[in-house]
Amino acid sequence: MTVSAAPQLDFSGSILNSVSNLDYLTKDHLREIQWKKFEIILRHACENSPWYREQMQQKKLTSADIKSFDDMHKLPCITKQVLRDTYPFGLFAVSKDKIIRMHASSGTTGKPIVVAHTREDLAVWTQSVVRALHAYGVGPGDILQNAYGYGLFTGGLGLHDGGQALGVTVVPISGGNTERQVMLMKDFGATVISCTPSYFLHIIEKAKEMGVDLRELPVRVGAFGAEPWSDEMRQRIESEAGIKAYDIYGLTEICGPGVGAECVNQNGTHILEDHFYPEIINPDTLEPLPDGQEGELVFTTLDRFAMPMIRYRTRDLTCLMTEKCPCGRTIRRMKRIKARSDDMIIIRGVNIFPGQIEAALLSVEGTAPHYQIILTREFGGLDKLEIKLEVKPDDFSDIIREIETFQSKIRHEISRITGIHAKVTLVQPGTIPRSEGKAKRVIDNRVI
Ligand code: DLL
Repeated sequence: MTVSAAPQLDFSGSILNSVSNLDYLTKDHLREIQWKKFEIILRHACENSPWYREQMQQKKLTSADIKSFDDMHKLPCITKQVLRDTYPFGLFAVSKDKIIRMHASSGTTGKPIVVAHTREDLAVWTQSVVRALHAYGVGPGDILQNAYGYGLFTGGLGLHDGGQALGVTVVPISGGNTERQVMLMKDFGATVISCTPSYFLHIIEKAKEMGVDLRELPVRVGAFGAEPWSDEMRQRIESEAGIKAYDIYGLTEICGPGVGAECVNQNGTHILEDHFYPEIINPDTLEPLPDGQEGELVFTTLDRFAMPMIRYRTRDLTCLMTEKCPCGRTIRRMKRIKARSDDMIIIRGVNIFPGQIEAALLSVEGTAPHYQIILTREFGGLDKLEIKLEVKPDDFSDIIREIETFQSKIRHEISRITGIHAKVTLVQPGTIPRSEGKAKRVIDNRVI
């Protein structure tokens, strides 16, 4: 098998023939492919990205010093902060005319982080989603109702491109308008649904209200991800909708959905290791950890050229599983992501940082810096975000007189900065518990 830096996809419908064998390579063959790609990408990054060049110079390293994957730990890690600092185009490693798409996701401030793709990068991503859908037993003849949001978020276009490349009929409905979701699922006979698991719970509820029993519809597979979800939630979804609910994992910085996906055994998420080289590190010491031990997941994109990510710290906590999967795939699995090592919270699939909410609150005259972010999700419901907030004692009586205007100003600021609608509750000065150490700003009461 020849190894090219970026796979050439055949969009004629036979794409699977050329890529599905990548899931079943021997360990040595996989390593060989990974290493050949890595040598190319590291050289590319060092030659074309001023940021990587500077990092290597600081560490007195050249790409020739990295002789095998055992030397990976010598390379610096890249973090979300670097993407913020270099906003918007500072990490591009190709000329702008080679970039055919950009995506973005939230940063801690009002500015998002930006990720760019060349045509070949998109082909890698598309291929990953093809392999994910195939692992769920999806193929030509299936109808995929894609209810991930389209736009800068990678969920919509990621599943869209992968579904089409696989030869599936894609219904690009995007998120929202839940009644219409139920109606089209029924009328078009969707066999596959893709959205966040929490949104699917909402669809289940809406279907019940509309007198539609999802168990009687042709829908049989769900591709759920973009936020943590539990096996309990899986069971609930599967029994109430009569489908098989599979995990799909990914992040904007690495490409989007499709970095990993479950197979029909539903026991761990297979990582597409020939594109995304995983490591687990101790988030405090940055030391590499062996398979089986939980730590922070770090990825190196082996064949993405617009913005190579070499040792990107995902902040997601998991471990690599050691046992062979009964499905026969040799690409390794990771345990499903349940937690992060930073304070990012994911609300209805949207990533936000408490700092963004704080910035929104404090930009409104009269607010006091004492607040709590309360998250709730009842089974079957969408995530709800409530902000409990104190106002300045001196302004209290004025604000109470115009409470509606004040609350709506705050709601507007939160929505402007995070894109999320929040309920704002004003409380008496002095009633939010004061902390003696780290303030506990986020109270996550969601049942997942
Ligand atoms: O959420 C990409 C995606 C879209 C994945 C659709 C799956 C389906 P971001 O918005 O950049 O990208 O958020 C990435 O979301 O670091 C995890 O913390 C979390 N996440 C993504 N998938 C899963 C999952 C998309 N299956 C961040 N389980 C990641 C748990 C997930 N957490």
